[in-house]
Amino acid sequence: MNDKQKQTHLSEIGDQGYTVVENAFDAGLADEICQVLANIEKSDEIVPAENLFEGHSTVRIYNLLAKHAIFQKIAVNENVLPIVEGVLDAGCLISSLSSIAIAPGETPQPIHADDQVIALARPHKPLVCNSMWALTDFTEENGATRLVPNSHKLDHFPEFGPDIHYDSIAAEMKRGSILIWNGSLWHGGGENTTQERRIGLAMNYCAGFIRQQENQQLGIPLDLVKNFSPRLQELCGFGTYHDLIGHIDKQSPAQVLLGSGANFSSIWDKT
Ligand SMILES: O=C(O)CCC(=O)C(=O)O
Repeated sequence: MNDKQKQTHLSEIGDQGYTVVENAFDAGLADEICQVLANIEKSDEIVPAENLFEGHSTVRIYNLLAKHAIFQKIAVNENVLPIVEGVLDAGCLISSLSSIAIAPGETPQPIHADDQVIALARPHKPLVCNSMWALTDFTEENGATRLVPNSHKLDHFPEFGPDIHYDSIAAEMKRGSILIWNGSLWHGGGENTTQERRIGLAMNYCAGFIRQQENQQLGIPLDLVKNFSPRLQELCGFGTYHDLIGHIDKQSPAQVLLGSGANFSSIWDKT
């Protein structure tokens, strides 16, 4: 992605709260990931959570970085990460990486904002920036993510409930496209009236100064993290934000937990 394309995506996120990067990854990778997910679902006997938020016919697989090496390249994708860094900043973190397979018969997920649990006056600076990778085509009929454009600018979040309706549009996209949104945007998974699953990867990021939704330092075995690229280790929270937030006795988590990152020096040491 060149700088002009990146700026266009950033201004769409600023204006309407979301953008779609088309042809961001190829069909071969989509197929490979779907196969990996199907294997995990079977071996780990994963079934729908059966609640209003996660759905009654939706299979979600969490903590994917711990489950297969293929996900390591998702988090650092060159068509997504630069946009996320533009929305948050380069100190951003992986908040969670999970799959969401909406099965036939699923009803609409209630509209919500991903930063809704954070009790700050709205609108505020972006704290969360999330993406949805279309591993299958996303259509209005099969449950494409529903969006309420411009809602990231509102001073309140949506009321959450099964019978609450907000006007929304379906983020229809071809397999290989990626939807990226400001975590304040109102949205939700759509209903699936087809006979096929809608499969997406929810690759979610947050600002480096707030807590990750899924605890990456506890969730991923350290022996695995040791083999991650330095950038992926940072994104998982093994670095510090602005050489300060997240330090342990003036050492970085990478030094303490991985025995690496020895050149860390705190912001205070630079004064
Ligand atoms: O599956 C989708 O399209 C959206 C899911 C979602 O918004 C969520 O679980 O927070």
